[in-house]
Amino acid sequence: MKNLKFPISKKKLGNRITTLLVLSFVIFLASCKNSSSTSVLDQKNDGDGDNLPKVTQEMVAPPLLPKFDQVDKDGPRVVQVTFTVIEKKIEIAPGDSMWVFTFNGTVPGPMIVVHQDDYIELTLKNPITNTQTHNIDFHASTGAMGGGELTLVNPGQEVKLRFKATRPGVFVYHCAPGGRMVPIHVTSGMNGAIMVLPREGLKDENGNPITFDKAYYIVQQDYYLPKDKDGKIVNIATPQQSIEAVGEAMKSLQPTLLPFNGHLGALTGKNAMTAKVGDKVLFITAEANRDTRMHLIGGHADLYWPGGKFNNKPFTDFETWEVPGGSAAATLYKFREPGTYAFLDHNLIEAFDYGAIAQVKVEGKWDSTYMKQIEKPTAIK
Ligand SMILES: [Cu+2]
Repeated sequence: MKNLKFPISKKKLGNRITTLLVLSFVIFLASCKNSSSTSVLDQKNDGDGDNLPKVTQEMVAPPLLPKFDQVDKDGPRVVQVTFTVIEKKIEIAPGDSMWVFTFNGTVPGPMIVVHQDDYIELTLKNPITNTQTHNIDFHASTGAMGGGELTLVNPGQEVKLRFKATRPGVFVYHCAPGGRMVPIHVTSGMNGAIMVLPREGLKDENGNPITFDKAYYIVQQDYYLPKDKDGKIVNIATPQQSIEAVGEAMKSLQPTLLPFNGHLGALTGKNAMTAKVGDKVLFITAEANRDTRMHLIGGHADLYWPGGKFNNKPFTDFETWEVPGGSAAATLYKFREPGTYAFLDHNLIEAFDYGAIAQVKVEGKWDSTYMKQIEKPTAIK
């Protein structure tokens, strides 16, 4: 029989078949990945958390976060937390005090940290010593006014609510007892944030896993208060009188003070946040009622998740980031230089005249590859 002559050699044909097989395998893998990516529109739940293991999360005062794993090891759980409403008078600036409504006694309230698909089981207590009806609206939850309809408690009552954290990100929560009481309670300090981490942890702009060394939680609070003829904040005797006064003052849309974490000096001087050169610090910033803009002087947001939502690819290299009222943002920065950094609202009038300023004290060795002073100040030559 006559030998058939192939147009290409058997070796080349073999190489081409191998290439085709590899390509097919890559396409197959890519299609598998696509088919397993579920749209946010197609989320499905099973069960209501009744059969999941329960853990208690101890709340801590801001700017700190409770203990948590960045990458989940154990699967979905019910995370039990307790908030006790405390109505109290605090000093918001030297010599100036106001009645604030708080979750667990701090402005903002404590941060809750869970992973996506965990349930949060909140016990909300409103002691008989309080004067007002309170509740909580979790922006991280789904339905029933964010839980507000199901958590309304009068003084002397407590209530328990369980909801699923279906969406990863940082989210605001706040009291929302109805009508004008909503902005009055929110601007009297009754707000905070929750962080829902992806179960596998955070990812950088290239989709690679990242961890952080520290996390801080900074909330700007817009306060509205009457002032006397000398420009001093009026001292108010009772929570009810405070509600009336705040309700009137807030109509101006002109805040009296805009401190971070409840009062002037909450995050400066001896209360400053701390880090070391080389630390990657996650900053969660929020404002429950009013737009603001955060800035770290001398640093950046290496990574910035607008609206604080971790399912989106983070932006890089931001100098200032927005926090629309009623939301939170997340940024991650690796400190390269030591020093005392100002962390502020970059409406600089709000920072320096209204108190929207914090500090981060960073220890370590100066790196002159980033910056150095070539000549000290001298008389002009
Ligand atoms: Cu309230």
